[in-house]
Formats: sequence, C-alpha cells, structure tokens
Amino acid sequence: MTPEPDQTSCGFIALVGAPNAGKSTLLNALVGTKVSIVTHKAQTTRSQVRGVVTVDNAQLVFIDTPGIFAPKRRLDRAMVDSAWGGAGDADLVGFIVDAERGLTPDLESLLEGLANVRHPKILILNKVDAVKREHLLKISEAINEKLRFEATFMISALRGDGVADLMDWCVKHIPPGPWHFPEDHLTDLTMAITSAEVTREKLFLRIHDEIPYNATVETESFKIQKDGSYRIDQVVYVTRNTHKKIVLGAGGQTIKAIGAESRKEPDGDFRGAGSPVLVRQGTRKMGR
Ligand SMILES: Nc1nc2c(ncn2[C@@H]2O[C@H](COP(=O)(O)OP(=O)(O)OP(=O)(O)O)[C@@H](O)[C@H]2O)c(=O)[nH]1
Ligand SMILES: [Mg+2]
Repeated sequence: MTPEPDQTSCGFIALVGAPNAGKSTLLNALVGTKVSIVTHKAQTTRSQVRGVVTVDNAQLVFIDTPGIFAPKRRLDRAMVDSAWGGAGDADLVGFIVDAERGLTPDLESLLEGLANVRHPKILILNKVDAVKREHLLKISEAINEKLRFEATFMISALRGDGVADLMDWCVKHIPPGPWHFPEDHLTDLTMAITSAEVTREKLFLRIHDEIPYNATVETESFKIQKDGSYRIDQVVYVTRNTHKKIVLGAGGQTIKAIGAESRKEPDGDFRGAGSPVLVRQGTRKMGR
C-alpha cells in the first residue's frame, strides 16, 4: 500500500563524473534492471536518464548524466551542460570516480567545478574489483583533501559490491516529501526512447572510430502486436554517406546484426517480430 504523502521521503541524486567512470552501470545496479546503456567507450550517455528506486517510504530518483570532460564540439558542450544541470537540480550529488584511473589532472579540474555545486556531495570510488585496497585508500584520501564529501563509498557497480550500503545511506539522507513517480516506475524514459538507446549501444559496440559519436537513433514507430511482441521501426541518422555505407555493411550485414543484437536484450522487452532498422544520411538534433 502506498504510504500517506506526509510519511514519505523523496530525493534526487545526481551521478556525475568523468566519462567511462561507470555512472550508467551504477544506475542500472541501483535500479536492478537496465535503464541506461553501457559501453566500454567514453561518452556513451548523451543526456540525463532517471532511474527510480522506491523502498519502503522512500523514493530515490537517481540521475545518470553524461561524463564531464573538456568539450570540443557543440554536442560535447550540450552533454557537459546536461551533466552539470543534473548536479544543480539534485538534493545530493554522487561523484563517481574510476578508482583504476585515480586522481588524474582531468579529475582535478572536475573537482574544481564540483566545488561550485552547493548540494551535499558523496564520493563513490568505483571499480574496486580492479584495484588494490591500499591504492584505494590513497585515492580516497587525496580526493577528500580537495573537497568536502559527506561520505565515501567504495563499490563495484559491475559486481554490485557496496551498492546496497550506498542505497541505505541515500535513503537516510533524502528530505521528507511526496513521491514524484508511481511506486512501480523505473525510469522517466519511454520504451520508444529506451529501445533507440539500446540500438545506439549496439552501434557503439560494433562500429568504431568517430561514426557512433556522430550518429543518432530515432524510433519512428513502436507498436504492441496481437501476439504481445513489439514492432519497432527505427532509423539511424549518420552525417556522411561514407558512414552510411559502413553502418549498412556489405549487403546490409552490419545493420542486420545491430538490429538482431538489439532484439536480444536480456530483459526481452524489445524482442520484436520484424523491427527493421533503416540508415539515413542527414542531420538530427543529437539529444541521446
Ligand atoms: N571492472 C569494472 N568495470 C566497470 C565497473 N563499472 C563499470 N565498469 C565498466 O566501465 C565501462 C564504462 O561503464 P559505463 O557505465 O558506460 O560508464 P559511464 O560513466 O556511464 O560512461 P559515459 O556514459 O561514457 O560517461 C564499461 O565497460 C563497464 O563495464 C566496475 O565496477 N568494475
Ligand atoms: Mg553513461
């Protein structure tokens, strides 16, 4: 039963950090299902993705954000602005650091930016599965010397280690207030957007160099069929004709494989009967 609004708490917690730190992996671990796409490549996430966790009387809205880096292109600027915007809107800011990389000069400048964000911050050292403990303690000390954090967590988003402790801490530190989403809500993204994101993930995994960074995926139609499967028509927009040829592959093999992989998502939500993916050359607003 949903508790009375005067007995509930609700908090927005932004997950910010350098590209590839594991923010999206952490969001998925917190929510318990895949809501944000993940690849081994930096700059996968292009705009904010909210993941909702409702435990007892508390609702936690985690905001996955694009990695923060020195922007070069217009899209880069939009991505970085979106990340800082996420931090500015939140009740709590989780700063995710790839412990394998440690305190790099890029991270130092990110910390300087973070100092301007007024909300309480927590430090989340991720990828502890790949780092020796003494090294972790050194990084933690060095970062805590630079900026005040309310708490430090050492986690492996990939394995789930430390994620429950982080969640418990957040539950205890969010303000009282009414919930923003229904109890069973997991994300603010529609299935049309999530399915386009999944295809973009497969594009990132299969196509190399700059092509996926310049590509956008759009769901043109999303229909539930009589047998319960989905029919999803999508278009991949690329900026150059040469890119179109590469994304299509010889005889359309590459795009066919991308479509097949998208339909194999573990949750099975996007398994469509036909679900063709088209490739067009043209420009599109690149939000995601
Ligand atoms: N070993 C290890 N790898 C991890 C862990 N968490 C994430 N990764 C890997 O790090 C890579 C980047 O993960 P993402 O979750 O996409 O990182 P991100 O911070 O969202 O990256 P952007 O969206 O590009 O900013 C992927 O290959 C993940 O599998 C972890 O705890 N341990
Ligand atoms: Mg991401």
